[in-house]
Amino acid sequence: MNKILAYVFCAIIILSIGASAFIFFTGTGGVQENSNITIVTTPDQTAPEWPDAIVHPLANMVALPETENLAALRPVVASSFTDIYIPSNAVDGYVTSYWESNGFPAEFTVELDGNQTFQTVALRLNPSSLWEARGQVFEVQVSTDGNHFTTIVPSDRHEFDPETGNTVRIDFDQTTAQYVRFIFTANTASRTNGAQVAEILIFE
Ligand SMILES: [Ca+2]
Repeated sequence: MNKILAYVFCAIIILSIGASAFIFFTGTGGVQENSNITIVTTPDQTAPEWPDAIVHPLANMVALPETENLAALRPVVASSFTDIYIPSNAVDGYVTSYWESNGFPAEFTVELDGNQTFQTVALRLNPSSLWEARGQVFEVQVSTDGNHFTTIVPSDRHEFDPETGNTVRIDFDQTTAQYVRFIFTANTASRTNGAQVAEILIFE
């Protein structure tokens, strides 16, 4: 008798599963075809697109070359520094650390790994809006022996503004040298009487 009950029970389970599968695949409760539905194929997207009506967050930023930064972690010498703002802070790769001179004029020299050919220098400050926009006046000189320097960028005021990434980029004719010297003579920032640089970068 128990065997018969077991057979009946199994039969009920098998029939229930079969009925459920039938309902599922015939679409009683699932997606049904409907003549009012239009199927649209999604367009191929090969690259992210930014809407024309919205300004891209990087649109105003000063762009830098993607080549190697020849100044990264190189030896540097400065004519002075203030407090903890030591010269090596300007080549350590972090915009949150910076060199600050103790007054003007202030010289800052980067020694490259032997004579290198380059055509761009960039100076950065922390891009945080906590840093007020400021102008710094400086010139750029180069040397192959560390003694005789030639001016390749005459003294001029350059604007540092968080709105553009707090970055100043200067391009010039390709030159070859081992030493790159910056001579600062002014900084319009209200809370310092020295030159300030978070990162100095030199590109091929
Ligand atoms: Ca730094």
